[in-house]
Amino acid sequence: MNRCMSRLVLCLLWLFICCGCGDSGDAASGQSAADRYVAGLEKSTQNGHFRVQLIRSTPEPAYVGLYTWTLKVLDRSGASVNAAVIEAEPIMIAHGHGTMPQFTTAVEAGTGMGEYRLQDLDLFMPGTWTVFLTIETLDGVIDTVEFAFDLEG
Ligand SMILES: [Cu+2]
Repeated sequence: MNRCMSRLVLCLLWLFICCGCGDSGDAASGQSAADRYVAGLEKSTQNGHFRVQLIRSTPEPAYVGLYTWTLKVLDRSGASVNAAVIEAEPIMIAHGHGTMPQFTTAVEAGTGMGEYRLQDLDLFMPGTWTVFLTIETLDGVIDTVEFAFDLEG
């Protein structure tokens, strides 16, 4: 239905990245876009609304396959963010493709601690995967963050 649209978005994203920083995977610069995984790896979202912790990745990011991620979302003051809608979109930027299905919606863990689970992210190729997360709270605050891992690199 909206397959063409998602293709278009992927293409535009790819063009944007290519124009922005030249060849991807530029080893000479020593500047890798990939994160180094540790359990609890924390990032702030783009506009600073949330802190997102990758509590656990099963398996640890290293090989291709199906991944389950447990996330924890906190607000600026460090309070748990519950009942948010979180969507993940894994993309291989250098290759200009994503996964099937394109999006994975996180399921709230039900702990009341701002924990969510992403099930079966299909990171099916060696290389760098960037997982874009969009977080939307009940009261309509939206922000994004990304985690990137180089598999079998
Ligand atoms: Cu690929």
